[in-house]
Amino acid sequence: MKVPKTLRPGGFLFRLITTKAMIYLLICRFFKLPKAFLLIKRLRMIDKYWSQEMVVNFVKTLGTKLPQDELCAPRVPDNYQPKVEVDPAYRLSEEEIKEFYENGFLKPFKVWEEEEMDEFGKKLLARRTEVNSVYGFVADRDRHLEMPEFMRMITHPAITERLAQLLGPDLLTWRSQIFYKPPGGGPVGWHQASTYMFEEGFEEPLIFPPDKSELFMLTVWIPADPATLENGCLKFIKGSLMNGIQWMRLGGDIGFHAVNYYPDYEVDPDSVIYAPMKRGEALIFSERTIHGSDPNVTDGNRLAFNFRIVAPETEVYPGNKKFHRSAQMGHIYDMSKWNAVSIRGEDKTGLNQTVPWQQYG
Ligand SMILES: O=C(O)CCC(=O)C(=O)O
Ligand SMILES: [Fe+2]
Repeated sequence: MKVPKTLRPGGFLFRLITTKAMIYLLICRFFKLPKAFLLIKRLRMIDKYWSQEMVVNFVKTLGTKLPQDELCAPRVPDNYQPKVEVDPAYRLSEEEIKEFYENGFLKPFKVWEEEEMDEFGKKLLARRTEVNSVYGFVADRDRHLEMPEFMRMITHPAITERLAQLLGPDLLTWRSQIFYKPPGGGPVGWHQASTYMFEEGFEEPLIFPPDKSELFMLTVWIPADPATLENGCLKFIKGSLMNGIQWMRLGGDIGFHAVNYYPDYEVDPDSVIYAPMKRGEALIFSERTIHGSDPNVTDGNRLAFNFRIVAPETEVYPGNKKFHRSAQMGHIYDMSKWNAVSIRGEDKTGLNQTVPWQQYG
C-alpha cells in the first residue's frame, strides 16, 4: 500500500503529527516525567536516542530538520600507517590512506577481468527480479547470502586486504545492496550515514560501534557496467568524511527510495569529485562521506552493488533483532535468516553470531 504524500516525511500531516509528538516529548523531558508517559514504544526509542539538539531543531523547523544520521565525526588518526601487514600486491601507502581520509574514498582499483564482471552482472540483473530467499520477497538486499558467486566476489583478497589496512584484521559483512539505474534512472541525492538511525525511521541505530569517533564502517561499491559521468557514477564531497554528519531537510523532490530529503548545507561545486569506474574495478569509501550519483541519461544500464563492513567489535542488529523496518525502502525485513558473515580473520567477540563466509561461498 502506498502511503499518501501528506503522511510521508516532509508531508503536511507528517509534520503536524511528528511536531506535536516532539513537543510532548520536550514537555516530558522538561518535567522529568516517568518513561511511562511516553505512551508508545516509538516515542520511548526516540527519547533514548535523540539528543536534545535533535528534538529542538526538529520542533523549531516544524518537523523538517534532522541530521542525516546519528551525529558523529571521525577524529584525525595519529598516523596513516596500514593497520595490518598484507601481500605487497595489495599494500596501501601512507599517502593513499591519508588521501582516503581527505577525500572520503580510496580511488578505484582493479579486481576482476571485465568479462568476469560482465558475466556476474548478467546473473545479478536476472536474479534481482526474483524472490529473495532470505527475506521472502523481491529485495535488492543481501543477495550475498543466497548467491555463492556473490559471496566469492566480496571476499576477493584484493578487496579484503585493502579493507583490513583501513579497518583492522577481522572483518564482518553485515549487508549488501544492488543499485540498479536503468536508462533514464534518477539521481541518488547527497547523503551520508553513520549508525543507520535514519534508515530505521530515526528510531534506533542499527549498528553500535564501540567508539563513534573512530572509523567503524566501510562500504565497497562495485559497478557491473562501466560507471560513467553520463550514467551516474558515484560522486563525493571532498573533506566531508572528517566534517562528520550534517543536517538535512525532509521533503523536496529527490532523496532515497521512499524518503525525500535535501541537504541543509551548501555544496561547493569545487569540492565535488566524480569517480568514473571501469567494469572489474571496486571502490572503498566511508558512508560518512557525503556521496550520491547523478541520473542515468544514457540508453544503457548502470548496474552496481555494494557491501558494508565492520570490525567484530561493532554490534549489528543487537539483541537478535527480529524485524528491521526500513523507512527508506518502505519494507519490513524478517531477520531470522540474516547473518553477519566473517570475510577476513575471525570474530572473537561473539557479539554478532558471525558465520564464516565459506558456509555460503
Ligand atoms: O549506486 C548509487 O548510485 C549510490 C550508492 C550508495 O549510495 C552506496 O553504495 O552507499
Ligand atoms: Fe550511500
